[in-house]
Amino acid sequence: RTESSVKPRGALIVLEGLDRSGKSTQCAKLLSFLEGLGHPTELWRFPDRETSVGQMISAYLSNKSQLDDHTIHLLFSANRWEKRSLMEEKLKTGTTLIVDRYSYSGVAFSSAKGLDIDWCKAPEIGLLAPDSVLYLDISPERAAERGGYGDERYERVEFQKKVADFYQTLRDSSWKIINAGEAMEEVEKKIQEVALDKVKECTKGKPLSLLWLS
Ligand code: ADP
Ligand code: DGP
Ligand code: NA
Ligand code: NA
Repeated sequence: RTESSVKPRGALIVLEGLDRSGKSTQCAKLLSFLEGLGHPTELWRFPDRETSVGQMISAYLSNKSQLDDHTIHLLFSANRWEKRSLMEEKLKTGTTLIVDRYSYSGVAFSSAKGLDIDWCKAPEIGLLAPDSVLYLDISPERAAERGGYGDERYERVEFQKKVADFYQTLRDSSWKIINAGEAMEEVEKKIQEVALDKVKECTKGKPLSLLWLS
């Protein structure tokens, strides 16, 4: 029998939220926490600006190129699809993935521009569903006060308000809303609790599922 040699799978943990909600800060903290406990863990981010698709996305975000709204939507989605098989392999061989933004960003940001939400969800169908989505909840006004926005395309309060509204329509049972207005250490503790629970559930055999079928 080979069952006893099958490695428990890793968890797919996604952090979502508005620009400046604290995602990258908390992803780094969560990585050290899980690694410190001995769980094999990697930190990923979307968009992954390193790939050739990612470079097109990066040029668009920094206003160096202009693209039709549908076109850039599909590029963001393609950027997730190009990492899908590696993602599945990592999870199945026991590595937990912490992911800084995922399909929810894809749908919320494009829907906020006025694209049809079902059209926006369609290219995400079949990507791996997160075991946990930690939504860092903060008002667009408070987020904007943090360090100030840069020059990237979506960093405007009025637009972020619309994004926040669309995020709310995407909430499902995998989501936990975290008050991101609290001190970093408080946010960190809450995230640790949820993440550790999920890692344990996955170790015990929680099956992987797919977007957007539930
Ligand atoms: P995101 O990745 O969501 O854009 P960052 O993690 O880059 O956000 O954080 C944006 C800014 O806010 C950074 O300057 C960071 O140090 C600061 N920050 C993050 N979390 C908190 C917090 N809980 N309270 C106050 N400032 C924070
Ligand atoms: P970040 O590198 O996390 O700051 O993200 C860059 C910006 O791109 C940010 O404003 C959010 C936005 N974004 C992330 N993913 C997507 C996506 O799939 N589609 C769209 N339209 N925007 C996205
Ligand atoms: Na940004
Ligand atoms: Na970030």
